[in-house]
Amino acid sequence: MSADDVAERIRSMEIRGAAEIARRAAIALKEEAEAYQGSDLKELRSRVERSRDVLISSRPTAISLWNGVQYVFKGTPDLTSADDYRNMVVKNADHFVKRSRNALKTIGKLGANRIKDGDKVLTHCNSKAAIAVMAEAWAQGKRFEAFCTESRPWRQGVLTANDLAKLGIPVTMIIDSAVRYVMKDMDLVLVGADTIASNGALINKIGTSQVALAADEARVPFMVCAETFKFSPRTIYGEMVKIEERDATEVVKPGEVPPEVKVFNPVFDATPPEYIDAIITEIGVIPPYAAYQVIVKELGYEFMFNED
Ligand code: RI2
Repeated sequence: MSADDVAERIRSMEIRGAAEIARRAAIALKEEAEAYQGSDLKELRSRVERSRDVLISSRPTAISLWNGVQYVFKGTPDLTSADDYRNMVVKNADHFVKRSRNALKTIGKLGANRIKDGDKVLTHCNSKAAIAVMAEAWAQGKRFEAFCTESRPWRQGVLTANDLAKLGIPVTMIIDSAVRYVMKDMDLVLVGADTIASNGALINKIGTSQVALAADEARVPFMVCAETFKFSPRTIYGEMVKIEERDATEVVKPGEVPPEVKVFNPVFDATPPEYIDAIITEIGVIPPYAAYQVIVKELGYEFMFNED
């Protein structure tokens, strides 16, 4: 699939999930590099870099996409032949995909330690990382119940309910506005991440911050399941995370309300670090305040000071 196709599918939400969009973008860049069989390095660079820009702009909020794309270009600026450049892009893309899949498995194992028999675990939207934790705990023989929100307007809770049911985990779906009502009965909240800022704030699907507030009020631990490539080097520059807004038609059907009614459809929100008990990453379960160290250590200066 061409990078343009992948970008369009990310934009239309056919490809979704912060980690998945990053993996698909890395693969698209690899295929773009492989598709050019010539020996003109300048031409190859310009093709791959054009694809990079198209992919990055397809989902502005998820830093995983930006980090994944940056990873593919590691070590390429100094290369002097098209063959070396192509090989490096392919190697980096494969490595990124492998590393991100391995990270998911490790997050599953570490996070499973936080689930006990008899627990009620609430999740929001559709996070493969949060599901990996529940899947691993269930595979270890722990018996617990899952609750998942509908996650309007795209209703990704339906995907989550299906994913969990397929694993045999008892699951109850609730509408988003029922979160506070059920929270007193929950033992744990697990959510995914689109971006984690340098101060530990979580950017995730709209409604996540309300779930966190309700968890805080009911003294229910709120944990984030996130690969280290969900942490944002760009926030170290002081850059704010751009919250994507999507079309009104995702909220109301045409003609349902008169044209003078404005519809506001933000896709993500920010949960401050004080509402987050822990972030479960592939390098350990960490406090949100360790976000700065994760960015510097795991993503490195080459990311932080790359002007692209
Ligand atoms: P994983 C999703 O965004 C949700 O916000 C989810 O919590 C987050 O990505 C992380 O998902 P969208 O792309 O990477 O569906 O854990 O808008 O799968």
